[in-house]
Amino acid sequence: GKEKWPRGDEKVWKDGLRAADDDVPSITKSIVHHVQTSLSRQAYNLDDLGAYQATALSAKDNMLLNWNETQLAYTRKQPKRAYYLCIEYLMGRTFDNALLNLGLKDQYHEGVGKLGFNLEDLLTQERDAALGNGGLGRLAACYLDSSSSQELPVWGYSLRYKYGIFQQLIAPDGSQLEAPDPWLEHLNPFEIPRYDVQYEIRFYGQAERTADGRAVWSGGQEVLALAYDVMIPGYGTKNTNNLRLWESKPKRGFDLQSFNAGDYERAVEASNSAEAITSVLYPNDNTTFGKELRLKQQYFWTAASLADIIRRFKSLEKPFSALPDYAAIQLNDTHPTLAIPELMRILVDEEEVPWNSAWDIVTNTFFFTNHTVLPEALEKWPVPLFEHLLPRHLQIIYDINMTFLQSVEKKFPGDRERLSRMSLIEEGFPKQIRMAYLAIIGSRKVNGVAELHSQLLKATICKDFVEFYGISKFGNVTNGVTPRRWLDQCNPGLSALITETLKIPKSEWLKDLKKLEGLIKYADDPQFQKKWAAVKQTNKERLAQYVEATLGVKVNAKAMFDVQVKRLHEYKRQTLNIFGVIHRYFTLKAMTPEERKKANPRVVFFAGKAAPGYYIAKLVIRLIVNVARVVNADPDTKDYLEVYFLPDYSVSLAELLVPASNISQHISTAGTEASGTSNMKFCLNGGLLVGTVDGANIEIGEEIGEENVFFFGHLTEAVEDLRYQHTYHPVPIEQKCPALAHVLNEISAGKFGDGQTYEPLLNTVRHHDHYLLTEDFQSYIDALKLVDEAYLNQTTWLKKSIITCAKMGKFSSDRAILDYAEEYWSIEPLKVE
Ligand code: H53
Repeated sequence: GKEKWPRGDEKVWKDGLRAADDDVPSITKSIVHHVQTSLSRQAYNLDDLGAYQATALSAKDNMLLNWNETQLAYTRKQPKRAYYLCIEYLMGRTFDNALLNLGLKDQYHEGVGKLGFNLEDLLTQERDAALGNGGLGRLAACYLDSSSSQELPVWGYSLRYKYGIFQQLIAPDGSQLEAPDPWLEHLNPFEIPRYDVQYEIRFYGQAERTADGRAVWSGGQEVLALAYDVMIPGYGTKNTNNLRLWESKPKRGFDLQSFNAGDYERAVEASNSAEAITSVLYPNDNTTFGKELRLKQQYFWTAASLADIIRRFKSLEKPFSALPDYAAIQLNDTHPTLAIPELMRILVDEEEVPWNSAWDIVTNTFFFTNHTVLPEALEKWPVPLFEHLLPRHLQIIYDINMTFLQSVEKKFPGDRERLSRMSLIEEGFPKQIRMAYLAIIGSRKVNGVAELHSQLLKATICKDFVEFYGISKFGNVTNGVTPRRWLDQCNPGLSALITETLKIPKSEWLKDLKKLEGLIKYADDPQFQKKWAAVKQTNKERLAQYVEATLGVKVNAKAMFDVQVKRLHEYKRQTLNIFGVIHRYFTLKAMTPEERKKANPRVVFFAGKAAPGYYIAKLVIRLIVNVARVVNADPDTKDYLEVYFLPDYSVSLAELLVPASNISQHISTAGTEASGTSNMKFCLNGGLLVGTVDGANIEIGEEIGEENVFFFGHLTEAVEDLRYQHTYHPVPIEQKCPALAHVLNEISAGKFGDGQTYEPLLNTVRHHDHYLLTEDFQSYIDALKLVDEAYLNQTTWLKKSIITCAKMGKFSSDRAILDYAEEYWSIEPLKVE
C-alpha cells in the first residue's frame, strides 16, 4: 500500500526534491553556485584548484541524489546486505570515475569549457585518496566499484586516516625518503561528515565476569568514532553504495577535571591520544608490525563498524538469530578479526543472547579471505599487550578456544599435538593469539584469492582445519580489477578502438568483459593492428611526457617499454629485474657498435614504495637509482637501454604506466604472491606478461594461452627442496650461476657507486638465497631474450597483444564480486529505479 509521508506537507517536500543537473546549462549553473556559496569566490579569483573543487561539488550533488535513493531503497526493501571490512582502501582519484559512472563526462567537459577552464586540468588537481599500501587496498576499491555497478547492496567500512601512505622522495644518494601525505589539507569534496553517526569505543579498563557467563567491561579510555561517508557510484546505474570511514575524536573534547585543576597539558594529551588512533596509515604491506596503536586502530574500526551494523539490524525489529539473514560481514585479511569476539561481546554481554546461540550467529555472519601465505604477514598479538588493551576480548577468545579445542579433542581423541597446533593461543614467551585461526573458526567460509593460492592455503595454514571442518568450508575467488578505471578511464584511446571494433555500446562490454573476445577475429587484421599499435604509441608518449615533466629527461618512446611497478619486497624480486638490467648492460657494452644495432632497444621502468623500516627493500631502490644513473649516462648503450625509477608510485601514476607498457614483469618466487592484480591490469591494456608460474599469472596464462605469455623459473613444488639444499648443501654462486655472480661482483667492485653500501643486499643472494634468485636467474635472462626476439616481429607481437586483451574477461572484478555475492554472502542485486 501507499506509505504514509513521514512529516510536514508532502507537496512542499516533493516540490523541493531536485533532479540531477545533467544538461550543460544546469551544470554550469550549479558550478557557479558552488563557486559563490560553498567556496565564496568569484571568477576574478578562481584558480584551477578552486574550479576543481566547485566542479567536483556539483558532481557530488548529482551523486548524492543517487546515493539517497539507493539508501532509501535499502531501508524500504530490507535486502540482505554485505559489509566489506578492509583496513585499507586505495581509491586514487574520484572525480573522473564519478563523471564516467554518472555518464556526464561530455556535459561537464563542455560546461567547464564555457567557464574558461579545461576539464583535464581540473581532474589533475585532485589528490589521490591513498588510504592503502598496495594490492589489498586497491582490490577493496575495485570491489566497491563492482558492487555498485552490479547493483549489489554492499557497504565498505574502514578508517579515515588523516595521513595516507607516505610520499616517497629520492635523496641525492638514491635512497628513499618519506614525507607525510596531508591529503586532507584542502577541502575534500567527496566526503560527507555524519555528525549524527557517532559511537563510543572503550579501551583498557577491567572486565569482570558475572555469574551468568557474561561480563561487565568498565573503566579505561573512551573515545568517539565519527562517521564520514564516501559515495561509490555504479557504472550505468543509479545504484550508489557507501564507504563509511571512521575518525577518532576525544569523547569530551578536553578532560575537564585536569583542565579545572590547572593542568592544561594533561587535558590536551588525552584529546591527542584519541585523535592519534586514526592519524596515520601503517606503511607496511605483507608484514606485521606488532604495535599497540595498530591493534587500537583495528579494534576502533571493527567496534564502530559492528555498532553501526547492529544498530541498523535492530531497527528491523527481528530476533538476533536472524542476523545472518540480513548481514554478511566480510573479513578482508586478518586485520578485522576482532569483529568476531566483539560481536560475541555485544550479543552475550549487552544483548543477553546465550553463548551457544551467539556463536551460531557469529559463525553464520562472518566470511574470511586470506591474502597471503607469507609467514611474516600472519598476524599474532602478544597476550599481555592484548589483555591490557582489550581485557574482555581476551576472556572471550579463551572461551572460544576452550570450546573449540574440546570439539577437536572429540573428533581426534588423544591427538595432543593437533590440539597445540590448532589452538588459538601459541605457546611461548609471551603467548600469542593466532588471528588467522580465530578468523577461520569464526567464519562461515574461508577463501584464497587465486587458484594456486587457495590450494596452498588448504595444504598449509588451513590443513588441520580442512581435516576438522571438511573441504567445503574452503574455497577460491580469483581476484579481479574494474575495467572502468583500468581500461576505459586510463586508456580512452583503446576503449574507443574496442567499442568501434566490437560495434556494441561501450556500456555493454564494460559490464560484460567476456565480450572482449569479439576482438579475436581482428587479431590478424593489419588495419586493426595498425590502430592498436597507434594507441599504444600514444600512451607511451603520454608517459614519456610525464617523465620529462617530473624527472627532466627525454625518454625514447620508440623503444620497448618494460615495466615493473609494485611494492618493494624481497619476494617480489625487483632484485632479479635490476640484476637482469645490469647483465643486459654488460652484454651491450661487450658488443661492437655494429652488433648493437641489432639489439632491441628497451626502456625499463621501476616504481614502488618500500616500508620505511624495511632495510633491504630500501637498498634495492638505492641500487636501481644508481644503476639508472650509470646506464643512462653511457653513450655506448644509451640508444639501447634506459632505466628509470619513477618516485612516489600511486594509483594515478599506475593509470599512466599501465596503458603504456609493452611488457610488464610479475616475477615473484613461485608460491609467494597470493594473486597479484596489476598483472591483470597490464594484460587488459594489451601489455604482454613476463612472469613466474605464481599467483594469478597462472590463470592469466590459462586464459590467453601459454604461447602468448613469457613464463620462466622454478615451480612452487620445487621451492621447498631448493631451500633445503641451500641451507644444508650450499653451492657457491660462481658455480651455480656464473652470470649472476659476475653481476654481484661488479656491484661489489663499485661499478654503481660505493660497493660496500650494497653488501647486505648482495649477501641475501650469496647466502641462503631464500627467494631463489640464483635458481631462476638464467631462465629469467633466457625469457627476456625470447621477449626481444618476439618483439622484432611486430605482426606476431601485435597479435599476442590483442589476444591478451581479448581473453581477460575472467579478471573483471564484476565476476569476482558476483562470485562472493552468490557463493559466499547470499545477497542479490537490488536495482534502484
Ligand atoms: O593482496 C592482493 C594480492 C597480493 C597480496 C596482497 C596483500 C597485501 O597487499 C597486503 C597484505 C596481504 O596479506 C596481502 O600480496 O598477492 O593480489 C589482493 O588479494
